[in-house]
Amino acid sequence: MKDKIVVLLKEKKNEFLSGEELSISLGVTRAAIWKYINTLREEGYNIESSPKKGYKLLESPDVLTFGEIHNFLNTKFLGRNLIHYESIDSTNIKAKEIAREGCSDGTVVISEYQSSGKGRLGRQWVSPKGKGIWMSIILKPDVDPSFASKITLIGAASVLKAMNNLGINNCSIKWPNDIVINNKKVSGILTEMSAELTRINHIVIGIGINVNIDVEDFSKELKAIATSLKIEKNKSIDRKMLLAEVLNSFEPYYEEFIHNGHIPSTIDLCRENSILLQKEIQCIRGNSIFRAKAIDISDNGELIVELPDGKIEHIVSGEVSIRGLYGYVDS
Ligand code: BT5
Repeated sequence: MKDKIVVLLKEKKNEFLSGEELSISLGVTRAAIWKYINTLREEGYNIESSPKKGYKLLESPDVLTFGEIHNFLNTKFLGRNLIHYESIDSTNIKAKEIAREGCSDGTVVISEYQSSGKGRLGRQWVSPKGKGIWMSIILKPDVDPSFASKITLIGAASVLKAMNNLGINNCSIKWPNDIVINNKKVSGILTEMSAELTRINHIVIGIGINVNIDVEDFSKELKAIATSLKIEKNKSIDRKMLLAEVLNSFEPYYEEFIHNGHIPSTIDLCRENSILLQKEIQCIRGNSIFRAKAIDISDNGELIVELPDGKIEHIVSGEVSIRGLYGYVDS
């Protein structure tokens, strides 16, 4: 309801919207509207009220609610159901719960803060309050479960494209799940799936983007390998616009995927912006570590590597960890 009120107030631009109009549009009493307005004020909204004219929105807080991003959003279904939290353990954990209970395809779960943000293989993802985009998208594609790993690449391509659209052009994709700037990680992706042998129940793709994190927010260890858009650009970046751009970019890539499981546009973008291709890398598979040269990304999204003996291998995302030999993000 609060989101709907914000949407209506924003539509009015700088004019008043009467309490009566609001109560008719939303089907609740004027007293209820008054209560919601007060809650919005407590959450940081500056709303002017006049007994005769109604309510006028003067200023919004920096929060990633549907009400705040809908003006920038041009998707058909992605993010149209957006569930926002101030604080949560992990948006991936919550999204899996919501998916099990039932929700629409393209539902987005987002939080301003995560107390136990998750990386891959039980690693931790640091998620300071209000300084990043910590979100999970719930998807229910009707494709074979073996295609699911492609979703991670769709996420990476969408984050990169969104950054480009906001004029941030010096970012690259470290196959399969990182976005890096100046050899440091600015975004990571964690894809999880619930499936039966031949059918996907749901996929949860968790995306973390370090937007307005300051250097002091990172621990000593993280400082060496992590960065944020603010650190790189020396100015704050509009989180609302960036979030909407990620969703706007994601939807067409995802639609290509659900058509027949192929992702040519995603692969093109990943190839063009890969930090690994033509470089020497270290691959970690379980307890074994081997060196290789990354040569290409296959049409299926696998990393094609050449081993020292000349043998060619296709690596499926999630199967191995990749490290750069010469500095580019070790995680
Ligand atoms: C990832 O794992 O990169 C996946 C991160 C996914 C985070 C999102 S946030 C929304 C959603 N909800 C969640 O709970 N998770 C997802 P991985 O490749 O395993 O990288 C993890 C490693 O990155 C850690 O071991 C640290 O070294 C490093 N790291 C932790 N926090 C970081 C941060 N904020 N920025 C950059 N690097 C970080």
